[in-house]
Amino acid sequence: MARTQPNVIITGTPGVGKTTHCEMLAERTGLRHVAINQIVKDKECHEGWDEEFGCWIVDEDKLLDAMEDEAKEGGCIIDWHACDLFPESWIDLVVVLRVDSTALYDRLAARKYPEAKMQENIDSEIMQVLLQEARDSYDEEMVVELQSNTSDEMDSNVDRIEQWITQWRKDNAE
Ligand code: DAT
Repeated sequence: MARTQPNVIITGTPGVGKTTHCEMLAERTGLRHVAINQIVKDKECHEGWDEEFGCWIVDEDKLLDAMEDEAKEGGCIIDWHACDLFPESWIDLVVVLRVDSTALYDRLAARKYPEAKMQENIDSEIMQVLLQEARDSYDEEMVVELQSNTSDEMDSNVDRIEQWITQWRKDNAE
């Protein structure tokens, strides 16, 4: 059955602004903010806690099972620092948020990230790891790169994604 609401991934390095964008979009569009970290934790889609990286070791098969019904229904704004797991057929748009190193440094420092973890994330942002992952995993027309350094940029990103969702709904109306 075809979806009547789109599924959008908002991805990027930790601190780039995924949660903030997803919350604003959910409020404006009525779509659901699906925070994958929370699902991994609540539905135990993991093989334990990684002490070194301070994150769950994700069991990808379990996570896909946990997400399948929701994804098929549509209307998910998926918030995760990865994107290559989901089948292309589930997804309509992939937004990769980007940020300058200095702004990212300040945001991660405010979160009191340990120095090594902070450096790893800043390197990953400079190396465009998530942008490359998105481009490798999805059709190039589905992937959009947006800057997230300032609140003005955030507002214009949210406007733009909201317009995209409105258009998708028109194009896919029964
Ligand atoms: P993420 O979910 O990607 O880890 P977040 O939404 O929690 O990121 O944002 C981290 C912090 O940075 C938070 O205090 C809000 C702020 N922030 C995010 N995007 C921003 C932007 N475009 N302009 C200014 N501040 C931003």
